Amino acid sequence: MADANYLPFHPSPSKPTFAVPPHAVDAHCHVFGPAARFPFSPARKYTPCDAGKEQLFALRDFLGFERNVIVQATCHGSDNRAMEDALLTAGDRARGVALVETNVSDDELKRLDAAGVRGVRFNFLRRLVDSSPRDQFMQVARRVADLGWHVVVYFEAPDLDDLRPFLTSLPTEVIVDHMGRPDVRGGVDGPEFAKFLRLMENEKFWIKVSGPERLTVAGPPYDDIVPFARRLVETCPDRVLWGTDWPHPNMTSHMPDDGQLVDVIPRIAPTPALVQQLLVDNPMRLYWAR
Ligand code: 0GY
Repeated sequence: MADANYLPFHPSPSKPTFAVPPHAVDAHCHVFGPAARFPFSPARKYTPCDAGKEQLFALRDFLGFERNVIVQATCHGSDNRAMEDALLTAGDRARGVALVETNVSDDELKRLDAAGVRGVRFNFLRRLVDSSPRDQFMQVARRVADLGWHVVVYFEAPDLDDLRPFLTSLPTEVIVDHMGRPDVRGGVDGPEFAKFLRLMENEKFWIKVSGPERLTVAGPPYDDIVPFARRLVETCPDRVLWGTDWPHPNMTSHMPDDGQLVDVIPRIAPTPALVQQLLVDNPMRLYWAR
């Protein structure tokens, strides 16, 4: 059973006013279960509601997207079967990011690669994982670098100073989830976000301008998030990605309307050229080069 204090995903999102361009990619979303077929990890920190591939693909079509990047979440641990199954169903219309252990076999990596996995995710959020062993992460990163994969990292802004040497020494491109989780009360010109922008000067880093529902203090329509995302889009237009984050695990304050999330896009990418990079050119380059 899903945790009672976590909200289920929006049952009937609105149709976005903003029309995304052809071939648009939702580059951060998840599949959960269904638990009867793909049980959640015994070590999970939360139990989400079932949110299977059919529902994800229906949302993709409803919002006008062509493709998904499906990111393995901690509630499934390193059992990537639900994600892999979704990739196999979607064919060329999805790619994946996996969670793997240090002792993952070469055969499993090859199988995941054939299914469409192109990255691994390292999670540093204390509320989601018991430990984030950097030496083991580095071993994994070295192995997947040989496959041409990248590393996705999820951390909160106060941890950036501590993590910076590790992140910059990773042997692959590094994709940062949810804008590095800034405290938006510090302001877009504040010292915390300035630090993050300095990290982004290193061209190995990419950034997902996603998660307004997680970062907002003001709530929908996310006016307080727009300046942060827009600054990133305008500063590194060729290294930004966008995703819905459906089905929005661990949301307790409000459940976003995914149509309303899409309508934030033209506010953070204010020209058609920037939208094209954000939704099509960048994710295609990173995930569909082969
Ligand atoms: C997200 C966000 C969250 C959860 C996870 O792996 C996870 O369980 O990433 C969160 O709770 O902030 O993007 O999936």
